[in-house]
Amino acid sequence: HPDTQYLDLLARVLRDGEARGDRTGVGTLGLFGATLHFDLTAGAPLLTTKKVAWKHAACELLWFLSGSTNIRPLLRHGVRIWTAWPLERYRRQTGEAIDQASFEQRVIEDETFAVRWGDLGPVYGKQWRDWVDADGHHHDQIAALIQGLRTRPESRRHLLSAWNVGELDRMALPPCHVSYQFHVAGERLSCLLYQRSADVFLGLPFNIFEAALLTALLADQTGLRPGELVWTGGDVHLYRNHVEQARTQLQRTPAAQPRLCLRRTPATIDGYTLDDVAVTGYDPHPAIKAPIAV
Ligand code: DHF
Ligand code: TMP
Repeated sequence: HPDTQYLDLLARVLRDGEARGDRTGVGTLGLFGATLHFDLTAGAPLLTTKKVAWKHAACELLWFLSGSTNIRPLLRHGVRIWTAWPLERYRRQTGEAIDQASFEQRVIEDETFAVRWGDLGPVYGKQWRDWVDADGHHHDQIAALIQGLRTRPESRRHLLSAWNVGELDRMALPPCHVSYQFHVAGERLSCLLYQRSADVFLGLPFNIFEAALLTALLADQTGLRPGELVWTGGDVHLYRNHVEQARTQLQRTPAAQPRLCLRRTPATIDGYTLDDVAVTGYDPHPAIKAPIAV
């Protein structure tokens, strides 16, 4: 069960995690190197021991696939998970003490403002769909991935990488989910995600679900079916101000595993909308709020 694996990791971080300072100043309990395996044929790797906003996660994944790096499309869907970073930059550079809701409202209503202040730099969407190399050539990694899965399923080169070294300093955050490798065995498509840095309580539940969704979309486009998701984390940490929330979650008993399915197979990977993503049988414990470290 996905929750069991996740809760084991959470418990391990709580028990054995080393107390460390970090970039955000919040402080974490952390360990280095962890791997989780999720059988995608058994259902969606979506936690039931707290309610995960899976529609928001799906929206973020489709936003990556759209190639966008601006928070405006997310905000139009009511997804506020990336606002903190552009907001901080706006406050820093203008000295204006604007609140989050007003900032988000301006990004939604004023396109010029959104272009100027809502962009995160060349993050995932840019690198996935339009990586520009030293010679100025543009690379659509997603299109190449689909082409490769269709024509050379046995290849060991089905990779998607966001770690564009030359552009890291222009990104609001360097990529956390750095690379995805895909593997075809028979009719099954498996995915190995390498995540250099994982906020176990807030980021990880999203990352796992989104990797499963990406695998489902790629499988759908290539006539395959999802197999396994292997998740590997580098610096795996629990922020100090998430400790109580983690203890609460650890006391809960997992519920039945939900299922992920796609309602429609569009002609290309660019055709999916949020309405095409369905999760059934999801009856989770209540959400647990936690502050995000910026
Ligand atoms: N910074 C940090 N410190 N941790 C992160 O996990 C993180 N993730 C980022 C960007 N920067 C980050 C992008 N992904 C949430 C989830 C994922 C995410 C960012 C934020 C989040 O706030 N989740 C809440 C609310 C979800 C919602 O209702 O939309 C949660 O309870 O899951
Ligand atoms: P860092 O760049 O200093 O590692 O900080 C990034 C933080 O964001 C870290 O706590 C990991 C977390 N994170 C995730 O866990 N998942 C994500 O998808 C993203 C973007 C960030």
